[in-house]
Amino acid sequence: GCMTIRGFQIYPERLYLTAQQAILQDLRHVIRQAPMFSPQTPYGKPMSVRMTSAGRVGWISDRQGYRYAPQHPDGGAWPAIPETVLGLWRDLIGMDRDPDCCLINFYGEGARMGMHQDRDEADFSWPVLSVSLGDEGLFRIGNQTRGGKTESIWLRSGGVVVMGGPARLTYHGIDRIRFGSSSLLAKGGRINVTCRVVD
Ligand code: MD3
Ligand code: FE
Repeated sequence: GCMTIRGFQIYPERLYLTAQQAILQDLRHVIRQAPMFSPQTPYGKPMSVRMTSAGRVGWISDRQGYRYAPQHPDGGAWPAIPETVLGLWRDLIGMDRDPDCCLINFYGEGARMGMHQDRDEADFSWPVLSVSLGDEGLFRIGNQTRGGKTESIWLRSGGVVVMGGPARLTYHGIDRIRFGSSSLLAKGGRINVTCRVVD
């Protein structure tokens, strides 16, 4: 089933355990080639979420600002986006284009992501696809401008969200995770994978 909250299409239990495990296996391969790093905000503060990417470009942040870059901060090319992830994009997005970037966020105990808009991409008419794996995360959905009333929903392992249309520019964030709530990741934590068309 699918539900819509403020234009976000939420599939709370889209992926069976075997599909979650297959994606996780592929992500481990990506992370071996492109290790997770802790991005610095442009203000010099480290983000609590660790990240890496697959695809033609990856999302990075440092003192120079936020941007998509053709190489990992260590200097290597990003690995290809796994077929398991591309398959989900093709099933759910149904448009004749594959994503340029698959951003992988890792939330350890205590990690969070403040409310923000995703606006580093050139064309907001392309939707963003998100896949949650591991521990539950409290996803907060705001408005097209900062502030105002918000709604929150727990994203659980195997849940998928599609942000398209006007929802593409909605403020959102992850307030907290329930560390240890899932057994998918042996050491705990939450992984979120987002696929984006960048330019
Ligand atoms: C709404 N990630 O990577 S996923 C992000 O769980 C990000 O790691 C969160 O926000 C996470 O930018 C939330 C849901 C999500 C992802 C991208 C969006 C919501 C979005 C882009 C536009 C609008
Ligand atoms: Fe975001």
